[in-house]
Amino acid sequence: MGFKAGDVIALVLPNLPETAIAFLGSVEAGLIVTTVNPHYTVDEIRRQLINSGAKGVITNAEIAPVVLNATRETLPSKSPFIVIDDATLPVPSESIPFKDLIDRGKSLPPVPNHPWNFDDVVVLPYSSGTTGLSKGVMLSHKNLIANIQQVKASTDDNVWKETTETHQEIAPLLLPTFHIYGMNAVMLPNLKLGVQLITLPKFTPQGFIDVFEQNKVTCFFLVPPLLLFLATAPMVAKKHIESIHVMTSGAAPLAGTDVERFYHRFDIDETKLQFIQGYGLTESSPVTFLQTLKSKKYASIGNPICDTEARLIDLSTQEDIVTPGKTGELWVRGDHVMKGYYNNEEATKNTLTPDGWLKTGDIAYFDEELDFYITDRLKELIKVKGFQVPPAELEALLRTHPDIEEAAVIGIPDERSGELPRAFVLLKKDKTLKEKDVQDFVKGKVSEYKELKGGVIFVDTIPKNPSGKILRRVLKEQYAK
Ligand code: AYL
Repeated sequence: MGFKAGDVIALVLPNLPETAIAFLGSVEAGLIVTTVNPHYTVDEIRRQLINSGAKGVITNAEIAPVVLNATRETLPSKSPFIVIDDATLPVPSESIPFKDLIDRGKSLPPVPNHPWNFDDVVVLPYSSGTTGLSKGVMLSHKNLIANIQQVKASTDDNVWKETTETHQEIAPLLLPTFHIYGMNAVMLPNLKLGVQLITLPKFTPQGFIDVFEQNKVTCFFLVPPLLLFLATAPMVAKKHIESIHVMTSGAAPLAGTDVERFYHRFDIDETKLQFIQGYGLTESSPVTFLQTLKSKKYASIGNPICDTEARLIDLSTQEDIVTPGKTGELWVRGDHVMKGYYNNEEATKNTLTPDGWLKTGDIAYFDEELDFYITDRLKELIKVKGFQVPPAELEALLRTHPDIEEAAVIGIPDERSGELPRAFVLLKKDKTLKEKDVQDFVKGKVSEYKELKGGVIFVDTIPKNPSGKILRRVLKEQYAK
């Protein structure tokens, strides 16, 4: 189709069986896969296509019209636009059916030599890191494979059971595979083990329950809001979760009380269902810490996984913290740490030290037993249901409103979503807007989870430092009072 090894292909796909095939087929062909959130708006998709330099797209019939819109004047002309067709929806006339690729592949000889090196970039998921807009995170074959092995080596055999003639694990693939959690902590490691993955293209409470009704689910990978759902939703019954022997939570802070609530509600024996908390970042492929819960410290992220080094840096002295209970910025190092941000040396330099440490932008401490806890986020990132919401993106959008002079966005705590974005808005002279006007302005221009559901506050000044950087921390502290 004209692709060369090292070209970028964009996968704009919900979780479907074909998603794994498209992903691995692209990798096999020596391409770099940039994974795009299928719920993105046209603008959001377009931005990632341009930024990543994608030379082609694989999407599905349901969202093909939106994606096609985003590709206009973005991709080079005649770029392959490949669509997974489900026979019920029309597909754009200029698209190539995914099944044609499968058919054509059958008569092609197998790829003789993999056209890549271990250190070549293989995926380009997007993350805003510590500041600014979303950036392509360059992860190599080595990064992804190392992390899969590190996690396996750091957990007991009960957690990752390989398929045998008599046993096969069953896990829902609900967490989106465009995000590193679904990609390299669920889809890829489980395919490697031969686990049966049940793809869920979107979350609806009933669709979710149906998976548990119809299958004896044995492993479940979740984010904190899903645990809250399991712990509280009336439609969840003990029979749904009885066959699960391991559950993992990651991507956002976990309330220890939610884990207790879950165990308590169903009167589950903790030796039968092991609960693991993971901590990590897209920039570290993603897992860096695991709490395997020998100690029942549900709120802890546990310890660095195998072959991960970690240190805590005192924010005022920049020295290593070596005593329990003191908080500092967490830094990590290992084979799973990204090569850098794509086409962004500045951001790379600010995030990776010359000797390979990744500055996480998270604040942590460790206790007397060397178990770690995340307490806060130094970086500006907001996390809604585990999804990244970069405040800089919403602020830039708000500034395009004709009546808005300046805006600052922070996350405020929310029981269900973890956080919700709240905007502080400074209006232009003699202009008036209502909260709903501002919320409606944002709606439709960004994905739903980025909407200003944490409210809008009109202010007379936006706190800034002398060089003009918005001091979101000041607003957060004001909120906390
Ligand atoms: P990104 N507790 C608190 N905050 C967390 C946790 C956690 N367990 N895990 C991730 N975060 C926050 O790139 C933290 O601020 O990757 C971190 O810097 O979307 C940021 O989320 C990174 O967001 C797993 C399975 C980690 C999945 C992940 C997902 C990584 C999310 C470990 O075992």
